[in-house]
Amino acid sequence: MMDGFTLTTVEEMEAATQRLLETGARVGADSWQVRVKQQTPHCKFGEEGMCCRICSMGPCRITKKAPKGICGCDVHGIVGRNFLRFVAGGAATHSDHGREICHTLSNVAPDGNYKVKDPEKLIRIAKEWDVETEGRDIYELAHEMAEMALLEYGKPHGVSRWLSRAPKHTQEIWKREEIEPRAIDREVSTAMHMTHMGNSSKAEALIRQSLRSGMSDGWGGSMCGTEFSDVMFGTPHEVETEANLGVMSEENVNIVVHGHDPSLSEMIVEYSEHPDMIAYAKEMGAKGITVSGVCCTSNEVAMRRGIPMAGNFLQQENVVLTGACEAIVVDVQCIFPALGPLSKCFHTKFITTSPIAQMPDSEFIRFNSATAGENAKQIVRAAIENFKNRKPELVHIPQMKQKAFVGYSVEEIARKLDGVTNSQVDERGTMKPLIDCVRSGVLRGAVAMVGCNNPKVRPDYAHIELMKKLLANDIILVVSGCSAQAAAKAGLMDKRAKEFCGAGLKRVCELADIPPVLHMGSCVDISRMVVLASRIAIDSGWNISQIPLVGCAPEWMSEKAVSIGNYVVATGIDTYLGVEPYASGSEKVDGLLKGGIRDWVEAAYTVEHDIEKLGDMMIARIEEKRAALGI
Ligand code: BF8
Ligand code: SF4
Repeated sequence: MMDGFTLTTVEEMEAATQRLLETGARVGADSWQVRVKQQTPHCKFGEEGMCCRICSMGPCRITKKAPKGICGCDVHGIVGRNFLRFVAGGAATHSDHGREICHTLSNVAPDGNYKVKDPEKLIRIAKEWDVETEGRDIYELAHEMAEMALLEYGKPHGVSRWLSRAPKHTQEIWKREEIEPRAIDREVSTAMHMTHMGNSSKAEALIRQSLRSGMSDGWGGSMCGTEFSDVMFGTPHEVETEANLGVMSEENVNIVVHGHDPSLSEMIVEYSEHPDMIAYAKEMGAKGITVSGVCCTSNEVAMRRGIPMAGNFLQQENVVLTGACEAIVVDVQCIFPALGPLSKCFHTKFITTSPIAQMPDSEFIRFNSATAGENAKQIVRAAIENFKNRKPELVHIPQMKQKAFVGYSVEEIARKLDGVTNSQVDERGTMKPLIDCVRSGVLRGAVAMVGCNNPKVRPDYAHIELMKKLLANDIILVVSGCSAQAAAKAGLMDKRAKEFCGAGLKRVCELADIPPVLHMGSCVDISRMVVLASRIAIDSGWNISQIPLVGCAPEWMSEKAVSIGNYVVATGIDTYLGVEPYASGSEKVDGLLKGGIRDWVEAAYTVEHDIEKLGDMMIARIEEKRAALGI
């Protein structure tokens, strides 16, 4: 490739992992690669969603010989209830993260641990919510907005305030189909209520509530999380960083942040950059301190501060296996309990910090917003003091990393587009140049690629191969979560990756000065993507479902991912999955998800295990949407 730029291949990443697993074997460490073998084959009843254990007359499993549970519930009821509970789990998780952020916003103070970093954004949201902003103290306004946001979780009347950001047509659909989320917590409670023994067993009702529950995440809790994180920690703008294990430094104290809530990682980064801490690290024999990240906490601090990304979900054990990790500090979600025993095989400190995620074999340092500074200092010091305990014979950091440009919030995308046309930048910017490119066919469309790694799919391979295929077809990518980190590790967020694009997309990348794969943040930031889709729809006059845009989660694994899928589909965006959502046991539930719900929300799911085919199907769908628009 031009000026020596090449992508990192999945084979190279796998070889690096293999080398780390050899270190693991020397110290008697366990790994997911081994545990997958022990767990395979998986229970078929579980995989198809046909096992019910919501009352103690069961568990009931549906077979040809036993087509109904003891209460008489059929397979559609059982599969549907399981699906709804899965979604509710994800919605609760994202939304509770959002709630934590709102609580932190209640504590902002000019001289406190947390401040208002983006007052303009706070004022913009306040205006959206009809709150008086004229002449007000920004901290007083922040406290009022925090209170209002917290009330969104339990208000007795009305629907989510954020829905008004969507185009009229979409809002009408949500109303008509009764899937407008009311109070955020209510949609989780209703889901749990509906799936208690002796309530709903009708597939249509269960799937409708699944959509509504998902909506309470994306157009509720997650949106609170994203928007108020921006207010406190800054709205992301383009920033250069690096990705993959090579970002860890052999001569420095390595602190790895892992989880999702930026409140902790922001503080860790802050203190690790403090001259006193750096001096202390030097005193302890290191050259400095390197903070890197895993999973979505990593995405948060990468987007706002350019902190490098050590890896994604299935690489979390690898950071410990380098033997050079002084502390892996976690907050909530997607944290392997395996990290406790694994850390014990090395000198690594496994530090848990949240009452929500407590694990054996960890050191628990309870973190809260009032004592955040002290907590972070204590953690950074503990990591520094642990440097001397490294076992040099176990240290091996794979020299593998790529440059990445990240930080593409909706605001930043608008700013980049304004740069192309030199148009007058209004408060929100315009999507017009992007729409013009799509209309003229220079860009065929866009794919929002998101989600996890899953050993059921060759890790990172699906993300990276699909992205390469789409880019070559002039389809731009907006990405988040572990999908974003897969792209960054491969090198697809380097601006030179334009060489892998078709001629049209390459030109767009040059004009806008962007990489072809745009990192939009963590998984709660998929709320940014639905806002982006809404803005494109409003500025183009198309309905969201008409935009040549689809969603994709080729390696998803978590409940959160299904909650996301549901609000993305409910927003009118067809979504392509590489892993089945435990629903294949019921043709009614499966049929609704893969087709029936299109009559409700103008979009549905497609599930395909063959990655090559999945890519072809997305391209075909995008072309179909273009043809329908006559462009
Ligand atoms: O919320 S993509 S493995 S880290 S669930 Fe988890 Fe999946 Fe990664 Fe972020 Ni999202
Ligand atoms: Fe069995 Fe019905 Fe109880 Fe489920 S609710 S465990 S199907 S008896």
